[in-house]
Amino acid sequence: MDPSLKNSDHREQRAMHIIFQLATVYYIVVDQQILIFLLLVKEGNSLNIVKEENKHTHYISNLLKEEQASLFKGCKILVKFYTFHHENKEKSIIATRTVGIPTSEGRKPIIEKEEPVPPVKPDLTVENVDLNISTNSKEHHTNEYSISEEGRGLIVRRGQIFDITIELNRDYDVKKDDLKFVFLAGDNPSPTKGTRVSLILSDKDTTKEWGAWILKNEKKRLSIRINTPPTCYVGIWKLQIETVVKSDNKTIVFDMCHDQNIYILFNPWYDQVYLHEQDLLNEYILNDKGRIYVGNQKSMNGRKWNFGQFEKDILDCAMYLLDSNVSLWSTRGDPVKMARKISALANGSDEYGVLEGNWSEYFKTKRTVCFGQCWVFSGITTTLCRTLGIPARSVTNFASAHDCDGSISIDNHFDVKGDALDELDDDSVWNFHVWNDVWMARPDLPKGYGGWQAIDATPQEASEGIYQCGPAPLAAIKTGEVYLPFDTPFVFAEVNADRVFWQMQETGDLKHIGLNKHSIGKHISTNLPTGKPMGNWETFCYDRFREDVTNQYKHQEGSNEERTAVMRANQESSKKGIYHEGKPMDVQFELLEKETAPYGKDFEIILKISNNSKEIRTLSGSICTSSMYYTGVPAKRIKNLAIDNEKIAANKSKELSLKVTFDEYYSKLVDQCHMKMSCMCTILETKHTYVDQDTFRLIKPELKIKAPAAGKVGEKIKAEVSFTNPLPCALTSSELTVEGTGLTKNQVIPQSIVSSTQTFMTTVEILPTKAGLRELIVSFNSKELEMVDGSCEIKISE
Ligand SMILES: *[C@@H]1O[C@H](CO)[C@@H](O)[C@H](O)[C@H]1NC(C)=O
Ligand SMILES: *[C@@H]1O[C@H](CO)[C@@H](O)[C@H](O)[C@H]1NC(C)=O
Ligand SMILES: *[C@@H]1O[C@H](CO)[C@@H](O)[C@H](O)[C@H]1NC(C)=O
Ligand SMILES: *[C@@H]1O[C@H](CO)[C@@H](O)[C@H](O)[C@H]1NC(C)=O
Ligand SMILES: *[C@@H]1O[C@H](CO)[C@@H](O)[C@H](O)[C@H]1NC(C)=O
Ligand SMILES: *[C@@H]1O[C@H](CO)[C@@H](O)[C@H](O)[C@H]1NC(C)=O
Ligand SMILES: CC(=O)N[C@H]1CO[C@H](CO)[C@@H](O)[C@@H]1O
Repeated sequence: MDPSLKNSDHREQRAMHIIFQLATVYYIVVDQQILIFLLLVKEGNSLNIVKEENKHTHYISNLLKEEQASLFKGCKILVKFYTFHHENKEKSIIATRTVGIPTSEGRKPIIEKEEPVPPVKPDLTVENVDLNISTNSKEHHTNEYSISEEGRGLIVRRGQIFDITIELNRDYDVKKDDLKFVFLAGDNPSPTKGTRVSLILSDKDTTKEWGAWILKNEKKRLSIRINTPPTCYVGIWKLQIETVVKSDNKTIVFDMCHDQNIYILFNPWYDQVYLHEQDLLNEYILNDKGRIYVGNQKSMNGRKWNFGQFEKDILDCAMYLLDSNVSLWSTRGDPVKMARKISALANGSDEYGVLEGNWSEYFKTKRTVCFGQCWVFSGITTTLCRTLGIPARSVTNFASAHDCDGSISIDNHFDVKGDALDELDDDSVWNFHVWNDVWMARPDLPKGYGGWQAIDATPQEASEGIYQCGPAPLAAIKTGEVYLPFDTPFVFAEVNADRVFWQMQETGDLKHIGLNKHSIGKHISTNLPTGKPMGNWETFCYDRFREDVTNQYKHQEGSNEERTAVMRANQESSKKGIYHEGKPMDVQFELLEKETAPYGKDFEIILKISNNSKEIRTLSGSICTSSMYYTGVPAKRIKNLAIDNEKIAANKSKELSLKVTFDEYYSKLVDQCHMKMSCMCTILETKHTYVDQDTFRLIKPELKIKAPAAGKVGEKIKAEVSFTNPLPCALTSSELTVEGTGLTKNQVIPQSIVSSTQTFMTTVEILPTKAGLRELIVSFNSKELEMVDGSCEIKISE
């Protein structure tokens, strides 16, 4: 057992640790001179067990024989602990416990409530403890948690003092009396694990350490100031107050466990996750709303998201996750290890299911967001981090590479005719991928790598045998120092891999036919912190709230620094030497969407060819388009256009066009209308090959919401929602989901059929329950058209 107990406080002349199992009592004796008597009593049936210990013992004894154990099985038993003094032969009771002996073997021990000790009454007792939740939580920026609002527990941030008030039955005498504050965490609190901390009242402030001192002694009422260290374990702590009675020959300890939880969180105002600017703290810790960017690099879409980190049960739920998955308490003190753990929690396990069950009120319904997609994982991760006090943001990377083979390059394959060989592409480029940045110092690394760290909760590639990713310092990703932990090469490839094109020859060999250095990692986006200047009104609405953080991940595309970073990272990669440059081509190509097409209309893909040479050029190849999942995985081939000996005169340009009608693509769409286009063509005269691939998305209509700008708690508000069906067909099995923290419970309202090109319009009713600037989020879904979303803000007053 615990060796440090030997040296623990001399006044602890008592059994410190009592755990029952079927026939065994474990207990720890701390002082040399005492005896332990155990009395097991069961409804008149009494079994007196006396055990004498006169050494430092951490003893495990078999006290009940088999038949005795069965006699007491399933019963409540009273156990009394006495000290015995040899000199005066006096016996005094020091503790009483009621325990249940479990009915089945191997069960956890049960320790039930402590009984008052009748024979010796302490003359100093704690009558009341007030954790002064409302004042402390304001100081600790935790007053918005529902736990604080409802006064259910005290939430404090580590490394920062808090004051509590205790009331005693009589005046407190500093000379004679002694109070001790014991903080306990976890199932089996232990001083060596750092989960049992005893504080003797002192009159000194002890910064950076656990400490308790008297702030004010107003006779029967004491104001106590408590300090926690900035390295304190994050979790739920219990406070136990011990009164120590000193008489001539005896020291007796009485303890009183306060029933309210004390939640100790990370402290971005002070500890390793320290963040310097109030605006940033307001966003990355205190903002419970935000946007998560989805879509395509050419049509980004900021989906409103309720993180809800202060809502009912969220913090308890996060603590529950830690209790069941972070067994090592020391991990709880270190934000780097915690961030890595958090990134692992999502892996297909039930944990996020637990969260989903508890949190679904604050999240979009399953219908609007298929659970298990990256933005959901990222949203939950932001919630988890913010609720625990780690500054966090959801970050979206468009054209995000998923490098499966550690090559830091993305390989695309074509056949000799120029058709894309999707089935050979192991690496994929997701239209977008969402992960998280968390803010912290990195004392485990050389200087200069603190600040934002990328963690990715979406299970993709195993790292050290489990699905976890990060924290990878953005500073290291930017410079290509991919040897710095954790998982930096993977994140580097996501934002900065080069695309390498290969052609499968008729012989089966692969020929390197091209390289695109600038197609991966575009418009890395996050929610703009409030208080920062917004984009101007002329830009798209989504862009006004978008902060582009691409420059935090990489240097300007094509700059020397950026190329150096790629080269540096490439030295670590498994595939080297694809960077030899050939003779420049004398024909220029550009592959693009003719214009951003709305869903429901036809679209057109154009290949622009300009001949810069003085001779005629002849081209052969193919343009193709297919639908794809947002992960970049191709879904269905939609249409091809063969380029067959196309001649371009000297000094001339030409456009080739692939037109696709609604009927041609409608049945082949998946997910959110993501499309892929690719082209490969060879110039007959020079044998040069042009190859490119890109993605785009058909645009869905937005849901317009007309609602009053202000409202009152308890007064109904009506909001009008509308959009026009863009499809040449009717929308069936339609429903509307309405949600908004503090505004309404989640509502799912079935709707009737919306015919082609008809404008859908309806009114929804909400009943605000909380004051503040609230956000109403409405989403229309049908069999034919999903995720037509809209939102608006409403200011609610009391
Ligand atoms: C703390 O609680 C005590 C007891 O309820 C109360 O009298 C005191 O005013 C509170 N202190 C503060 C600062 O709120
Ligand atoms: C305390 O112990 C001393 C001997 O060590 C004894 O003379 C005295 O009577 C004891 N006092 C009480 C209150 O028991
Ligand atoms: C989390 O804890 C649960 C329950 O103890 C366990 O089944 C699960 O495997 C753990 N998950 C991880 C990722 O450690
Ligand atoms: C919610 O979380 C608690 C732990 O705080 C857990 O015991 C419970 O099963 C969860 N509820 C659901 C519906 O998952
Ligand atoms: C992670 O998920 C994968 C796929 O569901 C599973 O094979 C693997 O065992 C999981 N790993 C851990 C550590 O939970
Ligand atoms: C191409 O055009 C440029 C001016 O646009 C002209 O000077 C040049 O002579 C032309 N070359 C040929 C081969 O037509
Ligand atoms: C070098 C050169 O003149 N290239 C020309 C090829 O054709 C296109 C279209 O006519 C011109 O724009 C280029 O200048």
